[in-house]
Amino acid sequence: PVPETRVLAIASHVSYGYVGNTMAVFVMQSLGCEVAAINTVHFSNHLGYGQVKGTRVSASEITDLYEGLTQSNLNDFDMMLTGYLPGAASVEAAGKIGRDLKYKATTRPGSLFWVLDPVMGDNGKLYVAADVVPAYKNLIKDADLILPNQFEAEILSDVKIVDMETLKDAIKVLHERYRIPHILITSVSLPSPGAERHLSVIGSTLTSTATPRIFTVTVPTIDCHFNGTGDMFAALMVVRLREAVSTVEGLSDKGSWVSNDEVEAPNLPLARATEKVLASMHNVLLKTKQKKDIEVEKYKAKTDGKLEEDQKQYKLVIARASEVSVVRNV
Ligand code: PXL
Repeated sequence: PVPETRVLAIASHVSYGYVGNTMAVFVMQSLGCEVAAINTVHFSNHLGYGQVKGTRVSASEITDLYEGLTQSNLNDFDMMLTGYLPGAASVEAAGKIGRDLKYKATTRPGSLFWVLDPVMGDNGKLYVAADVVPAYKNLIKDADLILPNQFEAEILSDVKIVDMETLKDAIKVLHERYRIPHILITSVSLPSPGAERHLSVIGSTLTSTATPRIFTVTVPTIDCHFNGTGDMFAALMVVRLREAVSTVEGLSDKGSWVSNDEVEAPNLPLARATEKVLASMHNVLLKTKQKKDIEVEKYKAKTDGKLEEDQKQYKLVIARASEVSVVRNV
């Protein structure tokens, strides 16, 4: 059972489809959370379509919306989730909101749990402006759980990840440099001898004696491109972590987010939550892929397979089909 949970979610909004808050708000609400959303962009669709209309929300508008919540006492949040922020100024605005919620706007200082997805890039490429990187480096010390992918973990730790050893080094640096208690490195693909491709999530929690407890959860890779999987992962994580912390024994004190040293890595709330999150995602994404394959076949039949004549239309069909069933199956 998930205890009553109020969440502030700061991420993108799209009119059609499911990424950012359009994904995260639905996921968290469908699992019973009370969610307030501050959207950081208002776009027609996600960027995977290759064309988009809409606007970015300025940092001062983000701050203004938060002040609106505060002035009517609508800011009694248990958790905060931050995702895509369109520039350094909005990263800083999210930081101010996080610190305000954590230390000022609360009767229980430090009780807010902040899940921060440091969205900066993937596969060796930055997709935000260069000044977003130092802005995130200043922000992370106030977060409780960060969800960098492999590339983002390298940027934040200055450790090049090539194998399990260097991955562990990066995790240690992240804990030490940013005083961050919980880390999940999403989408790690290290060279492995096995035939079937797998995707691993490597997690780590600092215990009460500041020792990192590291664990790995591995799932089979689905050979298909999806947009918004990081956002689904983050949103499910908010819910499953809250659930795990309320039910797992062996915490240093009941309801605390810090585990004592006796807890074995697989029994950490973070590890249990990660397993559940990946199980849900695997099912949702398999169904989504099936749906996509059917849509794409229909399109091929309709166009007599002459896809090269209509590449743009074909790409739009693929982008649209990739997201149709995601949210129906949470
Ligand atoms: O986190 C994914 C995401 C967020 N926001 C926007 C996006 C995407 C992925 O395509 O386009 C606007």
